[in-house]
Amino acid sequence: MVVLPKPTIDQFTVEKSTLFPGIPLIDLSKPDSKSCLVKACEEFGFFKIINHGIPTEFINKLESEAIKFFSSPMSEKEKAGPPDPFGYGNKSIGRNGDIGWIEYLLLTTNPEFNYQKVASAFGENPENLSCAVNNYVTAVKKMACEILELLADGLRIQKRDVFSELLMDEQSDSVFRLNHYPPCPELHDRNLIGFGEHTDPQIISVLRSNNASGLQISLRDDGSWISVPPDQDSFFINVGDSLQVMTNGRFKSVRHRVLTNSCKARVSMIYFGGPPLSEKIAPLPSLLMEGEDSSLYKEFTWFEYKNYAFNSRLADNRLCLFEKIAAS
Ligand code: GA4
Repeated sequence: MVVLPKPTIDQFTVEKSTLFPGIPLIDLSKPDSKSCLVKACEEFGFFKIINHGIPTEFINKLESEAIKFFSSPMSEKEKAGPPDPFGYGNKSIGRNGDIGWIEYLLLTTNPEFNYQKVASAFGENPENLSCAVNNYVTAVKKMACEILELLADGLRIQKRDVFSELLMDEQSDSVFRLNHYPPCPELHDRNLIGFGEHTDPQIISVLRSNNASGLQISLRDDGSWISVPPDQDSFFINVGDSLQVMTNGRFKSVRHRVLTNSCKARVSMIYFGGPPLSEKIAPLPSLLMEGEDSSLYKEFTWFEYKNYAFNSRLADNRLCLFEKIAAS
């Protein structure tokens, strides 16, 4: 059981809101899903996937390993911290003072790297967690690639693996995150910020959580927040900043945040599919208008963007530095 000090800061809380039922729903088993996928990425940058084909045992095994880890004594968990950026973190997010009502484990998806630092915190059988992460990540990455290929098709891009090859690359710089948001029963009419608002820097993020509510997305037009009804049997997909750039702004990287639940702990697992560090990120020529430079973004490498992102605050708009119009 995690014991965190009582919250004292008022800005750290927000009013409760109602759940929004209109999240785009994509059935991956239906052959016509690509046009719905494109529409969801254009309008929301966010959607829910059903009939995903990820074996339930991979999900359940990883969730139970995660709960086991988060339930262990703080002194044990701290052996895997502080995050640099990988490892165990508690309340502190990133390098610049962002805090949330959360504890987490941040890992690279490179199996050799992960467990050297964190293994000592996993008790007698560290390979149980590493094996659960590897099985889960392999399956979820395959689904992410399938979605990216449907999206490329839906955009009529000839090379349908133009996005997915970046995740499949041996050098792909992808990240995996396990989050635990302890319940916060003292606050009845308000919620605490579990993970503050932000967009994900990578290409695509695949999120699965237990049935505790908390995730919210922001709609572009009016900046209001929509509460996403949780569904432990489905996956939620976010468009990341890099995919927004590669589609020249046609797909939107969605601003999202997580509020804590007053009665139930939320446990989530997120795969962030990123490109190799040396990859040049720029709008795809086939999505630009012929004969004129309609590109909205300057080209950058994932290394440059990631460096910039990891030195920024959570809520910052990171893409504006690379926007052509804003800079001129
Ligand atoms: C948001 C998406 C992923 O969780 C993450 C986060 C990272 C971190 O937790 O260290 C960042 C955040 C995320 C974006 C801005 C920087 C870096 C915290 C932060 C303040 C792992 C990622 O890739 O970017």
